[in-house]
Amino acid sequence: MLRPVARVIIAAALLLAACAIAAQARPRIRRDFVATYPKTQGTKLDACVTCHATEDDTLNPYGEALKQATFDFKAIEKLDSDGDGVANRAEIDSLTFPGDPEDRPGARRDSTRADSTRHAPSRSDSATVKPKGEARPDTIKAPKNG
Ligand SMILES: [Ca+2]
Repeated sequence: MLRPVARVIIAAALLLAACAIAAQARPRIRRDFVATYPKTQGTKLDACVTCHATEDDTLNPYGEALKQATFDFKAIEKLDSDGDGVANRAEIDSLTFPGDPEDRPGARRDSTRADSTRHAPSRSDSATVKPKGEARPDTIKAPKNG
């Protein structure tokens, strides 16, 4: 009776080890990216979406270029992987995504896009909400007599 239980425990331990190894694979590239471009540490570029279209394994144009360059970041700095007119290095220096043509230096992202959740809105993006109600008494002008 103990043997099947031991098998399950061993299988679970092996599965856990395999998952841990798989989880380490992508972050290593991300760590290498941040080591190559220290300015990106803790920014939106310090994330999987710098190379991936989403959080899955689909690569965006920058990720594809990086893969083809055997993960040599410097080799693809002069390329414009996403075709937005800005070279990858210039985008990284400006902290914009080199694999997303909608995100480039000076461009304002459309906050209605489905993938906008990967960017926290800045204070300037939030609309100013004016309180409803009557005009304040100090803004009401009394009619002039005469
Ligand atoms: Ca871009």
